Amino acid sequence: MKISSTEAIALEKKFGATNYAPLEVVIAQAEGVYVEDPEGIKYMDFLSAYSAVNQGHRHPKIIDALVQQAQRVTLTSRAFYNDQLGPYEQYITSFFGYDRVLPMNTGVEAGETAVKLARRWGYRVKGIPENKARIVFVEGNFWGRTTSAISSSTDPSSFQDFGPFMPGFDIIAYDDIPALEKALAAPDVAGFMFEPIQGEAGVVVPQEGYLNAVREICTKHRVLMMADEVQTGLGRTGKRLACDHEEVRPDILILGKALSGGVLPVSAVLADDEIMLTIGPGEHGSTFGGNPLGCAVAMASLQVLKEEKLAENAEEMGNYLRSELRKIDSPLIQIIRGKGLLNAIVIEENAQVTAAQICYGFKHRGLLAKPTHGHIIRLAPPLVINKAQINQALDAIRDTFRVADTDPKAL
Ligand code: IF1
Repeated sequence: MKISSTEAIALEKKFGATNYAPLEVVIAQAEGVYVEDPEGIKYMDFLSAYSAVNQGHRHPKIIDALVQQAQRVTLTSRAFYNDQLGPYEQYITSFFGYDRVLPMNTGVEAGETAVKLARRWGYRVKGIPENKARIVFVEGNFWGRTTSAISSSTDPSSFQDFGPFMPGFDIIAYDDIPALEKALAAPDVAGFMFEPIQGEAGVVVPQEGYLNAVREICTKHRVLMMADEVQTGLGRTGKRLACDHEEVRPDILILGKALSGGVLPVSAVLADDEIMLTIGPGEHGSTFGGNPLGCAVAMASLQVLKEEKLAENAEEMGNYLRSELRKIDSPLIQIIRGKGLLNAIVIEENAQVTAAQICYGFKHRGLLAKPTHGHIIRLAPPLVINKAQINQALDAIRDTFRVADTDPKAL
């Protein structure tokens, strides 16, 4: 049933929970880098559904895998085997170089799974006394909305009035190597869970060498290095994984979002036998985890990343985008930062034009982006974007800042 943007927004405001405050744009269709509202106005999607459509909206190979599998079987439960899970497990473990994969659905379920694996390994392999295992997180982390995930959060909008919180979590400064050394030297630490680049915190890129330091300190103290690559993985930062920028191998790898090309929720935790085999039959799982439809879609999503060299394109297009953004001479811009096609424009915090106003200026010029933490604008287009499309986006961005600097009311 076709409805107008006005009707769609009114219905959401009348009948929906109020856990989001979306930008006032309604998406009715999408393909590749572009989305379209019910009135036929097209926009470039520079959020990529928070990096879930790295392959572009509705990639034909992924949609074909969805349709073909949907005509065979979609869900079997794990009470029985199915003919898609084994081949997918073989493919993804080979793709990332781990012994085994535990399939889940959302990113936060994969994070919860990683926490349970680290604790279980801590007790049964490292020999931590029962119920004493600690997991170390970093300030500014974001790994989802469950009560465990918000128990490690330093952002009140994530945890305020949702207590009491999960015990056994410690929080240290991000990108602080002495703090990491001190925290992991403590007894009973099972794991260190972190994002190689912090997405929600506003595309916070740590110092060169931080990933290597994390790897060394985790190894030294026999603490599991748990990389949350739900947002940074799958080509987003210009490499297969963000950890590949320093050629470090996490003990536990957490994936989600673009693992399904934005078609349906598919997440995964990868680890070697010493860790993965600490969870036995009937000790973890989910109704949809490892379902044949998700497996067929995820296999196609990974094949697209490889066949279309999307990480390499993200590296090249991201370098070009950042170099052009850094030429914009606007007093509103504090800094441009990012890697690959995970970038941010940080707006001066006390500027008279807000990041939200800039994003509306973008929207009026055919580009969709959204602020995080008030003054940071994330720019994360699908990794299939080409140079002509980057230039189209740059025209919109340059013009927005030109008007913001001269006549903000006209944004
Ligand atoms: C929302 C943020 C992004 C994630 C990382 C795990 C998860 C996420 C690094 C959990 C999810 C989403 C959640 C969504 C908005 C979006 C987001 F702003 F919230 F933080 F991308 F930056 N690890 N991020 O970024 O995956 O359970 O959602 O599948 O909650 O509003 P999920």
